[in-house]
Amino acid sequence: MDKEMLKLYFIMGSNNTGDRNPEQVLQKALQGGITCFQFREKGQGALPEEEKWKLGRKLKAQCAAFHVPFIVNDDVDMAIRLEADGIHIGQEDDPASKVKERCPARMVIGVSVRTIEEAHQAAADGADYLGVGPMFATDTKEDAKAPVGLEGIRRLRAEGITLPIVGIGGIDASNAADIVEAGADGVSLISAISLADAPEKAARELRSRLNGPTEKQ
Ligand code: 3NM
Repeated sequence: MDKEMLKLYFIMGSNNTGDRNPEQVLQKALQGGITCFQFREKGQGALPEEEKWKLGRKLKAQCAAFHVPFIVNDDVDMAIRLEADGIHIGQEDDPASKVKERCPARMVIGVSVRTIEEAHQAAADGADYLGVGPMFATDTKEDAKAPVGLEGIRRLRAEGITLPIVGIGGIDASNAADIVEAGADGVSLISAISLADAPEKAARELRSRLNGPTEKQ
């Protein structure tokens, strides 16, 4: 897996965009320079199966036009049906080893972890990258746990976790660079782009904060 794809990892479902059309929000995010997208159709107001698939198909095509990987959250059957580039699973889902058996080998597998034990287990199970969070307080996830902060990432690195890492939870342009400085390969976020007044500008701003001063956009 090319860990560059984790740099600015946007996550969204149809219930994360307020009154706006999710396809339009994703289009702006892609134009602003996101490097990966996760379709997370979950929580209050999430679409039922068929509608989810129809929206997923459209969002996947949009990502493909920008050569941005399209990852599906949790739903392995949907990821396979949509021929997604990857699947992201949580601690409540089947272990990565089991998910891997069901998915085509080319699919990337991401696992959400909060503790060292979970990170070691995910690595042993064959995860390709880890989502570590919540980094900071967030209103977006209904059942988010207590934040682990930058220390959460530093500790994983100090404990020898070498898998690519993205931080998640409460991340925006003001703290994105700190996450990478702490040892992550990128940031994943929902509301800082999905609810921004101007999602393209928000994505662009995040990209410029994540690209060092010498790196070209
Ligand atoms: N997972 P926002 S926190 C989807 O801790 C998700 O695993 C989390 O939304 C975790 O960028 C979170 O708006 C919500 O804070 C991220």
